[in-house]
Amino acid sequence: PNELGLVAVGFSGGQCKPGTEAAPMALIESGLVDQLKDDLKYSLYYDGKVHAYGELMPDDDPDYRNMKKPRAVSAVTKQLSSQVYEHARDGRFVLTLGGDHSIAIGTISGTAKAIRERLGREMAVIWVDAHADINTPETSDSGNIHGMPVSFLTGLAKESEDKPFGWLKEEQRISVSKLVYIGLRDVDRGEKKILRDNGVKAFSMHDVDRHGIGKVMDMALGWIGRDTPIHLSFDVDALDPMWAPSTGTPVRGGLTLREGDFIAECVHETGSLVALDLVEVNPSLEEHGAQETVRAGCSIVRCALGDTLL
Ligand code: LYS
Repeated sequence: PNELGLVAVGFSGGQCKPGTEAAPMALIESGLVDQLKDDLKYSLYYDGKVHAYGELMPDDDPDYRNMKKPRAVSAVTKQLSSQVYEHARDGRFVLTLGGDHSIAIGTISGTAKAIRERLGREMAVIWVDAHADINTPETSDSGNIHGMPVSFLTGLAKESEDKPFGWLKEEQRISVSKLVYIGLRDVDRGEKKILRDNGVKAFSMHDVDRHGIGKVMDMALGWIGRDTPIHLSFDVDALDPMWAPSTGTPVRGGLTLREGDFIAECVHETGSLVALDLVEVNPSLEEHGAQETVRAGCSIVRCALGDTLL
C-alpha cells in the first residue's frame, strides 16, 4: 500500500534500562520520516506524537507470575494494539518505532486481527533478533517482559480474562507454524526447549554462517509461502554491536549492516509486507555509538519500505 501509518512508541517498561523511550524521536529527527515521504513517496498517517502512555501507568505495579511491570506493559500493549489495528484495518502499511520489544505484543496482535478481518487469513511473522523472546513468565530468568512477547502472541503463555494479558484474544494471536526467526545467538535454556518442542522455524547465526544470508532468506520466505501477509519485527540487537552498539542487550557475533538491510530488502520484494516494528534502539547507552545505531535502524526501515541501492 502507498499509505503508511506511523506509530511512535516511547515505552521502555518491558526491560530495566531507561533510554529506549527516546528512540522514536531520535529516529525521526535523523530524517527518517522525511525520507519515507519525499524519497519513497508514502502518504503518511502520523499523529505527530511519541506515545508515552503516561495516563495508563498504574501507581502500583508489583511483580506478578515473575513478570516485572505487568500492568504497565499490559495497558500499553493493549492500547497500541488498537492503534495498529486501526491503521491496518484501513489498508495502511503500519510502521511502529519502539520502544523495547515488549511492544510487539501490541503491534502483532493489532495487525493479526486486522489481516484476519480484511483478508480472511493468518499472517506470518518474521522475528529478526539475537534473542528468541519466547520465554514464558515461568521460564524467564530476568522477569523482563521484552523477553516474553512471542510466548503471549503464540498462546504458549496464556492468561485468564482477569489477568494482565487476558485481553489477548484468539484472533489477535499467530500460530507457531507461521513464525520464523532470523539472527538468533543468545537463547535461554528454557527457550531452546520451547523452540524444539514446538518445531519453531529458526535460522540462527549458525545458519547464516553456513548458508549465507541469501539462502537463509530463500528458505525463510519459502517456509512462509507466497502471498502470505508478513509482519516483520526487527530488533536492532540482531545486528552485531559493531553496527548497533546502543541497545540494551547486545550480543557479539551478529548480522552485518548489509545482512540486516538485505533481510529487509528481501521481505519488501515479496510485496507481502504489511507491518514493521523497529525496536530496542537505546540512544542513551553509548555516547558516540548512538548515532551509528540510529543510522542502522533508519536504514533497515527504508529498505523494508522499498529503498533500493540502484
Ligand atoms: N532472554 C533474556 C530474557 O528473557 C534476554 C531477552 C532480551 C530481549 N531483547 O530476559
